Amino acid sequence: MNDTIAAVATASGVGSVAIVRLSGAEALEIATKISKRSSFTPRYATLSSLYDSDGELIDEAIVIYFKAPHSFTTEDVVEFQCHGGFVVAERILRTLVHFGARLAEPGEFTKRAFIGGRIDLSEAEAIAKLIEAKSEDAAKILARQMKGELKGFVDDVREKLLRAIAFAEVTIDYAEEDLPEDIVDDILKLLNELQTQMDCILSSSERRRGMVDGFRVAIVGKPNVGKSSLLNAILNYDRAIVSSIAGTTRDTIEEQIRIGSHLVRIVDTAGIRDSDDAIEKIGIKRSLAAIEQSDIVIAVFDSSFYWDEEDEEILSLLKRFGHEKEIIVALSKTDLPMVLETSKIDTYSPLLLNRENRAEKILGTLENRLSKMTQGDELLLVSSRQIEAVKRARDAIERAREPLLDGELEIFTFQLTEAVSAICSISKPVDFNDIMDKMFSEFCLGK
Ligand SMILES: Nc1nc2c(ncn2[C@@H]2O[C@H](COP(=O)(O)OP(=O)(O)OP(=O)(O)O)[C@@H](O)[C@H]2O)c(=O)[nH]1
Ligand SMILES: [Mg+2]
Repeated sequence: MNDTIAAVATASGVGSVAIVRLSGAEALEIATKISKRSSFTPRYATLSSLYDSDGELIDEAIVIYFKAPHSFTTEDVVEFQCHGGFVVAERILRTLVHFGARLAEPGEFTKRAFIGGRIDLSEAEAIAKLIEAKSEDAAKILARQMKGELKGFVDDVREKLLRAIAFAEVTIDYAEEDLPEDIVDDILKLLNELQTQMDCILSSSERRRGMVDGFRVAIVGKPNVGKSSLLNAILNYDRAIVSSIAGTTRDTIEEQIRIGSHLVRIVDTAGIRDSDDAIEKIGIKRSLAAIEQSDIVIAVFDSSFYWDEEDEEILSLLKRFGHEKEIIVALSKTDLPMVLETSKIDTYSPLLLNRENRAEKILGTLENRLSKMTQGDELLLVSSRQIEAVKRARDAIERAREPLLDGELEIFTFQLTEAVSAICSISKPVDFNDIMDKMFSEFCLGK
């Protein structure tokens, strides 16, 4: 049997209310000890005094008892809604431990909810990400996934794959000849639909990754083009040192701002150039890492200088990352005479920036790009675990095509079985024999 665990469920700090949670077989007994009451009625809010192990009053709290299995963890749960601040909840927690509870590990309540069959892995991940969500749109999608939307997708894909496997299995078992052509066509059509659906979810999840973790924007360019000036203008205060000496910024500088409904981390980077200076070299390495980690790259070119090798270097970086990142190209210092040969970057429709307009232009463009990137209301894969699972399923389906066309049905079945295990791992790893038995018991096919 599980031991009884306890934790403060609310963030620490000054606030009007804090919640302490207790879950496990001894939850009710421990609750009666701390409250000196004989019992609690399930699902009733009871105002009760709570006492520490010396019998001294801790607080007046609202106590709610959720009787197993009708609780989040499916175990007996007692919640104490006490006064907030730094002391009261901690004293309650200490007393619960004194009476036999154990301090919960991070995520342990949710783990018990999973083990108890109350939620699946996709719902558990949605809960974790909902707490961290950096935008309202993400929170809306995650709230639905917490209620089982992603699980619904997994179940749907699984059922379709099993149906395809069942057709093949039945034919292997019962027929001498190959699968009839129309069945092959139907299965191929189904596989196409599944692959398209998975590709769509994969690419839109990639595009919208920052909705949960926050978007990252890197400002890059050769030295002295005005990157730090641009950062300061966006933040509306002098965060980074600006000077006319090339190589002023040595390390990356990050700040978080809100753009529209999104939290965005803006990173100013060291100007990229060939340098012999050891520290500057490290800074340049970090600039490249900042590009790799970013969702959006703002590349700044100085319009008052002739195009040179260093600009060429920046352009080659844009070409390298252009497929995976949003690129915004800006020409700085347009208050000075324009001498830069811009034909090489015209395809990026550069923004023309000067001291007066740069903050407004960049923020407006970022807001537009972010709203384009986050468009869509479809499922959101919120962890690399989920993304890998969908990729594995999609690749296994791809590998099943040829065997199907060649009539190698064992290989076809093997690959689709792989796809089923991969997709199921998103919500709940399965024992394949179990679901095949269930599938065949429901699947008569006239046999
Ligand atoms: N005329 C003019 N000068 C500007 C403008 N923006 C920045 N500058 C000047 O350009 C110089 C370099 O600006 P920074 O913002 O430090 O440039 P940076 O790209 O961060 O440079 P590094 O950190 O060395 O890579 C400073 O002297 C700025 O005052 C502009 O719009 N017009
Ligand atoms: Mg700088």
